[in-house]
Amino acid sequence: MSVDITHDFYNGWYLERSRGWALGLALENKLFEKQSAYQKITVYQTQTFGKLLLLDDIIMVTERDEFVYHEMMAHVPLNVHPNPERVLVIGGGDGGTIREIVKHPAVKEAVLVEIDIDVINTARDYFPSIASELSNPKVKVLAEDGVAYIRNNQNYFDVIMIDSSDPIGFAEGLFQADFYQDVYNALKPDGIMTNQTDSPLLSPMIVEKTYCEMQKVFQHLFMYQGYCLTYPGGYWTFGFASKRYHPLNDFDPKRAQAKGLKTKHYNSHLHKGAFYLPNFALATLPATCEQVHWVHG
Ligand code: SPD
Repeated sequence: MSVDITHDFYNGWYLERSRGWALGLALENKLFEKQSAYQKITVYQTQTFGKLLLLDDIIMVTERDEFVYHEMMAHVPLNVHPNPERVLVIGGGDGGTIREIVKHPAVKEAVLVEIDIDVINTARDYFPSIASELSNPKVKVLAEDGVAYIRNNQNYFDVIMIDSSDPIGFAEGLFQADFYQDVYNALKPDGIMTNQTDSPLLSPMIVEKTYCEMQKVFQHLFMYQGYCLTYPGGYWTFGFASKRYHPLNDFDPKRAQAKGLKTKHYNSHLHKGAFYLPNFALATLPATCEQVHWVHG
């Protein structure tokens, strides 16, 4: 199921090439590079997208567009769950998802489990606007293997977010049923998981396989959409896997608005619209997924 991604530099441009398609960012200069125990970490100053974080030469975040992805991953489940007190992020060492989570008043404990301490340190040093809440007293930052961590914390979390890199190398396990079963066990009886599920436009087979793995475990499974200019294809999706709650029937816009969340992308209309998918995205879902489009006609 692994994704094939390569990269190139051309006349001051960084090019990420995958699936017969390339994404380019004009660079100014390299700010940092380190080979960690897990991967190569590189930070560039770009000409128009702020700072850029690459892991093994694959784009993870840019300062300019990261908010769309992080807001969609975090606010959708946190506005469906009626009382999300304990939240876990697996991966997400840049801190963007945590920054959004702590905006929710109900959250008492937000745990970040990122396997690579060097990613966390790089984010703190070079991406202060993204890592801004990593020192919040509600946040516990652990540089550990997320898979082992959830096995030791059963029936504990209200919401778990899998803010992973692509299914390549050590992250591949985060797209498999065994891992989703561990997530399921770590959730309370009304828990919700969200995860990043790639591009149905560029990687339909990866998306299909990921949802097949998730539906082996979760009773209620939905795809929702967002975008990220700096991920392959731009059009991006997330999984919403739940033990009990429905992403729209259990979403109360008034309750969400009462929180007064300050967001640049997410709002109640986008929350609802995100679950109505184009046909090519629906086509990647296993027949048993409870997609809203099918439920509401
Ligand atoms: N193709 C890159 C997909 C990476 C998704 N996760 C990025 C982590 C941002 N917090």
